[in-house]
Amino acid sequence: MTETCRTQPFDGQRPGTSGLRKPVKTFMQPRYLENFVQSVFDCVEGLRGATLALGGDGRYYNREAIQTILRLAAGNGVARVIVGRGGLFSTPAVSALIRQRQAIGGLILSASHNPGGPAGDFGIKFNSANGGPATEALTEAIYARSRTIDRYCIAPACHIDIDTLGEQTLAGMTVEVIDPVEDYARLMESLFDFERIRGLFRGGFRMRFDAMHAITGPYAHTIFERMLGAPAGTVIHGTPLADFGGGHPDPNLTHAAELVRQLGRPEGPDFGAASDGDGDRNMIMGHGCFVTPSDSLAILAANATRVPAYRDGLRGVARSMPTSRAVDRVAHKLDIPCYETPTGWKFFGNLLDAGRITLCGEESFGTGSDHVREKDGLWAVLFWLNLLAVRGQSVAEIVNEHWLRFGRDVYTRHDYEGIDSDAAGTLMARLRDRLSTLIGQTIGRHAVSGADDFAYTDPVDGSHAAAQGVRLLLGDEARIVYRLSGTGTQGATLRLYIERLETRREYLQADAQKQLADLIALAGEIADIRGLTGRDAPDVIT
Ligand code: G16
Repeated sequence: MTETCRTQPFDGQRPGTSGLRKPVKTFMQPRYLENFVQSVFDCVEGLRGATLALGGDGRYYNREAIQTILRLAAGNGVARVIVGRGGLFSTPAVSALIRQRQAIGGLILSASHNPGGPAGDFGIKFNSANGGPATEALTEAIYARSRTIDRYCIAPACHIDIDTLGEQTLAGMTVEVIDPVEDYARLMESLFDFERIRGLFRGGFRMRFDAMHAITGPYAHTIFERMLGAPAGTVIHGTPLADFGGGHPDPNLTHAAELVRQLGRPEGPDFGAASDGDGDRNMIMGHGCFVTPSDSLAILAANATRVPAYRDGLRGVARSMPTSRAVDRVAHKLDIPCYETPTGWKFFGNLLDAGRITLCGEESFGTGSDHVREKDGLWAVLFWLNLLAVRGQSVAEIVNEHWLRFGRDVYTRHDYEGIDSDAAGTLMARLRDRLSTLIGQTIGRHAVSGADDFAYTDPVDGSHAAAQGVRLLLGDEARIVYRLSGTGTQGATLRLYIERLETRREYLQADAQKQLADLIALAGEIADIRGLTGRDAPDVIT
C-alpha cells in the first residue's frame, strides 16, 4: 500500500535554533516537505510501531502539511499519530502530550514568532521522546540525511478528516484527533492554585491577554475566561488565523503595541500578557510597567515556593547566555545551582531530565519548568497570576521589591534584522579576532575584564557547543553580547544584548535605554555596526 518515491536532496535543510524555518514558498516546492520529514523519520530510532504527536500553530500551509505528514508517517510504519483538532497544537501542549502518551516524539509545524501567510514563513521541528526539541546531535544527523536522501515512503493520496474528534485508519495507521486544549488545561490546573486566581478575578482584577491571532487563543479562552472566571473580552485576538491577521506574532514591545497602549492608559488593566505564534513565548506587563523576560525569570525563581507546584523549592535554575544575570543573584541567595547555556531551549533538556534544574528561561521571552520540555507561554502567565493572587500586590510593586532586594540588571536587546549575511559574518569574525587584545583594555570609561566566544560543555552528556556568541565583560557588572540569530529566514539578524547592574535606589526606576546609552554607543563602535551593516539604528528594541 505504501509507495516509495524517488527524490533528490534540496540544499539548506539544516535546522536552526528551533527547527527548519523557511519562507512558505520554499516549503511548498514539490518534495521539499517530504524530503525533510523523511530525513527526520530516517534518523529517529524506534519509529516503526510507535506513537507520534502532530500539530501546528495554524499558520498558512498547516493543514496541507499535516495531510502529507500523515501519509508519510503511515508510509514509515508509525502505529498511531495523535493530531490536534483542526491541526492545531501549541508547542508546550505537544511537549506535554508526548510525555503523557509516551510517544516517540512529535512534529510541530510552526515558524514561531515569524509572520505567516502565503508570503510569510513556515517551519517544522521534531521533539523527542522527552518532549523537548531534538538535540544538536539529532538535528545534525537529520541535516546530513537530507543531503543524501534519494527516496521517501508515503501512503497513497487520501483525505483525513482532522476536524472531527475520534479515530480513523490510514494505511494501517491509527489517526487519533483530540481536543488540543483539554489535557494541557488540566496540567495547568494541577500546577497552580486556580481557586486563588478565581478569587482574584472575583475581586475585580482586570487582565488583558493578547493571543495575537495565533495558537494560544483557544487555550486562553478556556483557561482564563471559562476555568478562571475572567470576564469575556479578557482575551483579545483570540481566533487563530492563517496569516495572524497580518500581524507579527511576536510578544514584545514593538509587535504587541496595542496591548502596551492599553496597559499604559490611566484606566488600563492591572495585568497584561501576550504569547507568540506557537504559544511558547510570553510577555508580562503590569499597569504602566513592562517586565523584562530576564527579570520575570528571576522573580518567578525568587517566589517559586508560593505556588503549589514548586512549594518544596527549586533544585536549580538555568538561563541562556544572553539572558541577564538577574536569576544568578536569586540562585546565589537560595544557594542552588545556576547554569548558563547557549541560546536554544534544547540546551535545557538534559539539565531538566537529570533533575538538576526546575526553572529555566531566556531573554527571548521564554520561561518554563520541568513540567514539560519546552518554554511555556501560558504557564508563565498563570505563574504570575498565582503570584499576584498570593501576594496581593501589583506587578510594579513586586518588581520594585525584587530590585530593592537583589539590585536591577538594567537590560536591553537591539536587533538589526535582515542585514547582509556576509557583512554579519565579517562583523562577528572581526570581533572574534580581537577578543584576546580587548581583555585588560579600557574602552570609554569601561575596563574590559573578560572577552570570549561563548562555548558550553553539557554537564550531563559532555556534548560541546562552540561559537555561541561574543561576550565582553566590563566593570560595574556590565556586559555586552553579540550574536547572530538562528531563527531568521532573510539575510542575517544581529542581536546586541546590553546590561549593567544598578543598585542605587534612586536610579532603579530609570529608563533602560537612557541608563545604558553609553554602553549601547560603545557596543556599536566596538563592532563597527554602522560601517559594516550600513544601519544607523536597530529595527527592534526590547
Ligand atoms: C527559539 C528558541 C529559543 C531561542 C529563540 C531565539 O524560540 O526556541 O530557545 O531563544 O528562538 O533564537 P535566535 O536568537 O537564534 O533568533 P522560538 O520561540 O522562535 O521557537
